[in-house]
Amino acid sequence: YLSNQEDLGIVAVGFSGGQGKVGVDEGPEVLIKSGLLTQLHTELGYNIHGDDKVHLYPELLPKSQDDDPPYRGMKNPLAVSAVTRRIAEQTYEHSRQGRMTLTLGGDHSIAIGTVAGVAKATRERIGRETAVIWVDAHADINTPEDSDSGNIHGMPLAFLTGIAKEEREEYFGWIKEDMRLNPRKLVYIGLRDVDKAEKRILREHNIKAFSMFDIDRHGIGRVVEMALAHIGNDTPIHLSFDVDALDPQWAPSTGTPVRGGLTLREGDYICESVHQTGSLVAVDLVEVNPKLAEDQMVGVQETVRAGCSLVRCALGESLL
Ligand code: EXY
Ligand code: MN
Ligand code: MN
Ligand code: MN
Repeated sequence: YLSNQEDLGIVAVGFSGGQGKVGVDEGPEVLIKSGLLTQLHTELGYNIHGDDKVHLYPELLPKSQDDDPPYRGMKNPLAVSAVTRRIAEQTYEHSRQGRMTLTLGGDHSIAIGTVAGVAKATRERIGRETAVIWVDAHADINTPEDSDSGNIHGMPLAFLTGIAKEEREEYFGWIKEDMRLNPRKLVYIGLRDVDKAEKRILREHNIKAFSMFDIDRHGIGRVVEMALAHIGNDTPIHLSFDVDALDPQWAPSTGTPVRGGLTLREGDYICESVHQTGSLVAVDLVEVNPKLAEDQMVGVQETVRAGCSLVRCALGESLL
């Protein structure tokens, strides 16, 4: 095992500044209220570290929108940069101590912090580069200039890999070499809505990606096997799971749903397989937005249940 299997560090992030819809900041509270952390403790036996309070980082947020104007086309750049920088410190601290690190989001921009913090800690602790399995309908690798929306939740992997460069500390310039993700250690599963410029980046950098097409062709079992083979044995793994990878049938309460996604069982299978490697060091679950769903009550409940199931599977629930 590459992490201490009994100890779980939690970071609950109530942040929505990486995109424009309100409500995703309430994701962690709803997941926790539904009993997720209690289940992880009582059923899976984890010692939970860190507070179960949801971080809103009010002291880090610019006083008003006027104090955080677009920069290189990015929306809320100072807020997202400051909050993710703080999240990197939090995940670094858990991961440095060898804890499995679980982050509940929040929009996917927060993975700028989680991946940076865990990558740095793992380099220091065991001297290895961390691999990232990014399960998502989207590639989240737009550079600021390529992005049509300006939403930073569509850019985290561009900053983490260094494909998007920036010197100024307050605009993600704080991401230093020891926090970066090697593009050869990145693998996607579930893609089906990738922008043109992102496709070019994936091609140019030879980034391993399994789309829904690949899952239909080979089946989820073979796809996960190929993804893990690409990463290689004994490589620490960070699983960043965007709930919109699931089909909206299973996870309707999310900001950018795309039809034709993973079944809940396929999502759980990915999580179980990654757990089974013994190499998992960190998990993110993001983009649960309890304010969004066609049929509010049912949709939210379904999405929260699905999210909890994914996390429990990644932390070892269903393996005998
Ligand atoms: N590619 C689009 C953009 O950059 O705006 C959509 C990104 C959606 C990102 C969601 C969280 O995964
Ligand atoms: Mn995403
Ligand atoms: Mn997505
Ligand atoms: Mn286990």
